[in-house]
Amino acid sequence: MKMMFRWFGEGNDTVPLRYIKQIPGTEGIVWALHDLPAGEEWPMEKIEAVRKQAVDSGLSNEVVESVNVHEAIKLGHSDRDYYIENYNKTIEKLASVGVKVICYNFMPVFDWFRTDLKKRLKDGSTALFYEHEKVTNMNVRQIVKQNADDLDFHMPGWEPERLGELSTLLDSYQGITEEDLFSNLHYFLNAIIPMAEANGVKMAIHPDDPPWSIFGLPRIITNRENISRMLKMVDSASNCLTFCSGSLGANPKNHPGNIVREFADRIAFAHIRNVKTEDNGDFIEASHRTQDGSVDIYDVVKALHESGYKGYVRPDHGRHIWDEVCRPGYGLYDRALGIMYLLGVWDSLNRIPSLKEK
Ligand code: DNO
Repeated sequence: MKMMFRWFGEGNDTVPLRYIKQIPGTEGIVWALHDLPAGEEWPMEKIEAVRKQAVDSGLSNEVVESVNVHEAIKLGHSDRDYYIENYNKTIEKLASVGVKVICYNFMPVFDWFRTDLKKRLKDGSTALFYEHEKVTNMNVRQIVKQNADDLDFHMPGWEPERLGELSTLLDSYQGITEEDLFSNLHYFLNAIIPMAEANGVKMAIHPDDPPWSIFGLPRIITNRENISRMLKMVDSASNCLTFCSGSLGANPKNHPGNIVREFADRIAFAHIRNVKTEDNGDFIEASHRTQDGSVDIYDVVKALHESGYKGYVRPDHGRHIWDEVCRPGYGLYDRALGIMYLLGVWDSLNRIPSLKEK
């Protein structure tokens, strides 16, 4: 497996590239042009600038996370072809600078969602927390309307100045079912996978986080059945999955290791992190170590190893430790510790003669 580290770009990340280079075993960055709104064609000069920064720091730029999908595509609106055309042009440009995997998601309106970005853990560190009851009782439309003019009000993935847009968007999803979303995803895949194939790129969809519907919005990349349906929809080596142990593992009904075993040949990228789940549906992000959470991270790494996985991996959200001031979930310290754990498991599996890396 190829170990990577997510980096949000110069001036937008607290971790400098030279620190990433110093994490043992780390080959490259996972990057994106975070200042561009979903749906825009990515300009070549900006793509080239990140390629140069990565290469100058001795890191590869082969994985992009994410090229976000415009809501018109998820909604199946009549202007979707315009945004799909932009998407395809971006795929082509990214391939031209050596990008091999593009991660994206198909979650309506919100990306990952948490109720607390700094929940204190017993050891004094803080981590991202999801309180199930709070989300169930949250009237998101009302909250958005109430806070429309408050520039200090934050929702994950939404800049305060776009709150007005959020309200309209939530309305436009009324009546959109899971089947509609599947059908809109199918349309999108039919339109982009040929471009990905022609350019040697793997499109790797990210599971929904959490893997269930929130605020009445449909969510479909939630379990093995739906992942299988998505992969079969367009049966191509370029139509892949970003396996995410923390997203899928938030639902105890999912078995992350077995999902790896079943879909290994279509996993192009893996996000590995642990979560501690509670019976009431709450979950908190934990250290990567198996014993610290509810996901058997050892089994996940073992499943990748068994399959002879040669794809990309990154540690996922970490806790905020040692007083680090950083983007929620994306500090240096705990993610670097995560890498050492993942590589420790991987290296020890390599030492077992019967399991030697294929
Ligand atoms: C959270 C990330 C997600 C992921 C997107 C992929 O930290 O794992 O935001 O980048 O869902 O499109």
